[in-house]
Amino acid sequence: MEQSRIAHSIGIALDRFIKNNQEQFQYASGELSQLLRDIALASKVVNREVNKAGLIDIMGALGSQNSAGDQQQKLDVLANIRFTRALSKGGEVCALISEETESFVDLNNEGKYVIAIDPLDGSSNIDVNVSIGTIFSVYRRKSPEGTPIKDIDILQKGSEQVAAGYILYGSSTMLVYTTGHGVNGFTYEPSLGEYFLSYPDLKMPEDGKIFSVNEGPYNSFSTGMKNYISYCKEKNFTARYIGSLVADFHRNMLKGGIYIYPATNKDPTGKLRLMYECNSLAFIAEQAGGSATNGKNRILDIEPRTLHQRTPFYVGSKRMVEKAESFE
Ligand code: P6P
Repeated sequence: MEQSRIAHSIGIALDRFIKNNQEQFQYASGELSQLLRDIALASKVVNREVNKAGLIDIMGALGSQNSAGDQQQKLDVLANIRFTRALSKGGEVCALISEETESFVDLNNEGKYVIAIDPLDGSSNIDVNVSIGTIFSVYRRKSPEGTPIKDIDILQKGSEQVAAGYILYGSSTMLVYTTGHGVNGFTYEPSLGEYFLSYPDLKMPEDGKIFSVNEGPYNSFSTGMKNYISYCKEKNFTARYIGSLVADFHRNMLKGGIYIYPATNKDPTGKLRLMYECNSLAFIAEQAGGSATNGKNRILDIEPRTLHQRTPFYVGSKRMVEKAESFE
């Protein structure tokens, strides 16, 4: 579907945008449209809870750990409940992979889709009022409907995604998503309870001067990674690292830049998770003209072996990712 046929009138409501572009969705029988609406609905509820977190007792750690061993924050768990409930009630999703749950969740729906989601990424930033985000990927189930969910439904390569997106709970709340026909950004207007198109046909600058890396573990970086950081400093690039992936990714997509979370001694296979952080942002980055690799291979080509598999993550402006890889 060439971009020209996608209604790009800034200010159009998300619902209208989805309806106007229904035919661009594969299997355009409306389920994927409804799924996106279900995600948008859940994000509005989470947005309300994130915004009032300081006023009622939902701040801080819950005292439990998620599947990856991360300290669960109260809002993580609330967000996971909200998205799971919205997607279950929506009926379009048969199974859910979440950072917050050890194994996949069978939603016992006849739905055609499988969702991988990080309900609230960067949640350790909640208590200090730093932007946080939701990251999601949408796949079609592979096994016949009405049969038990199988690994082939759950462990799919990123290149199999039919849609992907994120919600950024920042100075304003934004929903950014792709269905494989470019990337569009919507800004939430809380007083109306609606998302409105604010960034039609988003494109990531081919090159940039912002590098986003936590240099704390510098001593355990590869020689190539250390040389690339030195290169960025010699070029007087700008270092910007918020410690919240969605916020760093979104800024770099708009301004041009690269985010790298490489292998370190603490995380020898990288810290970020393939299924519900990297695949989604890699799909969006490529659809916006950017690039996403593990330092060598395309993220979307990585065959997942486990639900919570981690990977080194290089994502952003195409030329910057190529340059970073050239130092390895
Ligand atoms: P570090 C948050 O926990 C997260 O998954 C990303 O949002 C963020 O970019 C990264 O980890 C921060 O990790 O080790 O720099 O604190």
